[in-house]
This record gives sequence, structure tokens and C-alpha cells, in this order.
Amino acid sequence: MPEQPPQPPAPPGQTPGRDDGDGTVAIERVPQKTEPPRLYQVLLLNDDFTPMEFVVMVLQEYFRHDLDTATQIMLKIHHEGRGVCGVFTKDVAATKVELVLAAARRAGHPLQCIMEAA
Ligand code: TYC
Repeated sequence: MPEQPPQPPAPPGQTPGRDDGDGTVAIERVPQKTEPPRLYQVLLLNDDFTPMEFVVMVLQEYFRHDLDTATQIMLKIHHEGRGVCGVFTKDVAATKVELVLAAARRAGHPLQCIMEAA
């Protein structure tokens, strides 16, 4: 039996070619196991000093909530200590946290914004 030459690695999503011995080579599709990206919640934390209007503005400007929803989320944070602003991929969540913290510091407020694996 003649030795087979080493096969190059199959491209992703294909089996290595199977030499059928009749001049044809069969390749088969293999379902790709691409995990969906992990998601992260961005949360605001309550404090005693940041004005409610500023929190509502943050929820509208940085998380695209309408005034009603932003007000409801702000009140939930005010009463329960924390609340979810949105769920994003890791990079987007990290950017939102940075932008919100920068805006809060610029305005002189101690507002805290964090991200957590969803
Ligand atoms: N507790 C603040 C106040 O009474 C309002 C507030 C709400 C602050 C939500 C932060 O994430 C926050 N002015």
C-alpha cells in the first residue's frame, strides 16, 4: 500500500479531503462551533448626591432610553441601589462605562457605573 503524502490542514468548516480512489476527493461541511459573544450588563449605582435629572440624562444619551423608561430605571436605582442600563458585548460595555464615568466626573457628580457578566 503506497504511503499517503501528508495532508494540508483542512480549512475551517471542512473535513480533510477523502480520496475516494476514483480520481475524486470528497470534502464534507462540518458545522462550525462559534460561541456567541459573552454579554455584559452595564449598571448604575445609587448615591446620595448625583441629581436625578443627571441620571435620567445619562440613560437617555448613553443608553438611548426614552424619557419614561429612563425615569423608571433611575427611580428603580434610587430605591433598590442599582439598576441595569443595558446589555452589550464586552468592548461596548467597557466603553459605555468609561463615557458615563467621564461625563459624571466632568459634571462633578460621584455617580458610579459598572459592568458585570450577564
Ligand atoms: N439618589 C439620588 C438622589 O436622590 C438619585 C440617583 C439615582 C443617583 C440613581 C444615582 O444611579 C443613581 N439625588
